[in-house]
Amino acid sequence: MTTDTMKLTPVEPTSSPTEPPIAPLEFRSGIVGLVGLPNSGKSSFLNHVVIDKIAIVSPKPQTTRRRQIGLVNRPQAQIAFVDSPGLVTGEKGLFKYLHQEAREVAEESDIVLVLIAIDTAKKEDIDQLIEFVANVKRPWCLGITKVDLEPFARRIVILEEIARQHKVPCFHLTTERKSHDQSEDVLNHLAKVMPVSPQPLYDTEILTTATLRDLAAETVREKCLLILSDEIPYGIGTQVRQFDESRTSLTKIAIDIWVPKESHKGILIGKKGQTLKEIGSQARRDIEKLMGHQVFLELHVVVKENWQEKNIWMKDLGYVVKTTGES
Ligand SMILES: Nc1nc2c(ncn2[C@@H]2O[C@H](COP(=O)(O)OP(=O)(O)OP(=O)(O)O)[C@@H](O)[C@H]2O)c(=O)[nH]1
Ligand SMILES: [Mg+2]
Repeated sequence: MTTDTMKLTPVEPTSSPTEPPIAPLEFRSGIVGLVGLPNSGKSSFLNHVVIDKIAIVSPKPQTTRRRQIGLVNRPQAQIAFVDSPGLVTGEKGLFKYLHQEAREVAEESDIVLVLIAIDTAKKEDIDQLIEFVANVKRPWCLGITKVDLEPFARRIVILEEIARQHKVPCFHLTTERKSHDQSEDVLNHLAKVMPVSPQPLYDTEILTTATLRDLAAETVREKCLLILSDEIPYGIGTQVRQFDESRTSLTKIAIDIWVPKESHKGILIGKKGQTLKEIGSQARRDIEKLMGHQVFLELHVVVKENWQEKNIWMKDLGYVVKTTGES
């Protein structure tokens, strides 16, 4: 055999054609902003997927005021959900702050999960929300919440159409009925589309970055929202004055409840102090559950004249409005 013939001999493949190698699954971790109208079930969804109560929930709109992180850990992913205040419009004070807070959560997210409840009354509100999300220019998907509310079931089709128009995935969500709930599908979807990350963004041992102090103050505010009549709760602010953990089995907590008007003070305290007492005992029970031991809870009602219009006082509660001048 000459060297030339050798060259002409076709070379047999040494093995059969191989499949492309399977890349090892990459770890993904990212920020998912929960954005929606007030009362759409954002905080309830967060508690539902974190499988613990870390965010306060009430039937009254504007329950959430500050962003709060809840973590879901999977072997190949960590999803950091960020709860935000419901989208409101307003140029001043607390309304301006709430709008800014929601906008910042959306802007700082890797993906936005837009939550719209099937019982949302006004189409204009939905249009405004979608426009807001489109302007933020982040990838997003849609969660239709409260799908257990059967009288509104036919609206699911309308909301699904919004997702189709914008070419985004859409999920049915409920905290009430397991069979209708696609929370697990949302988590799987997010775990696949979040950014690749060398490691989790947050400690995998924790459920939230909120401190027990924050959660205690929020719990008292939640009980005010649940127990008080409609007029008062929007003007309630809570501030921890003392958080004494020097005794391991009993934490002493003192919380100030701010009201914007003298006349609200009496309503909050109630006849013979009954209303305040009820707020205190319901809050104490929840805080004890969070801390895993006994709590001594003291509540004080403080009048801070129209605090929701004064940036300097709002700042004391952690509601920071980004403006050049302070009022
Ligand atoms: N039927 C039903 N009610 C729900 C569901 N999810 C939340 N809710 C109720 O809806 C109300 C509002 O829930 P939240 O989780 O506080 O809503 P939110 O969007 O966080 O509200 P804001 O913080 O005020 O913007 C509460 O009374 C919840 O119990 C659900 O899946 N089904
Ligand atoms: Mg909320």
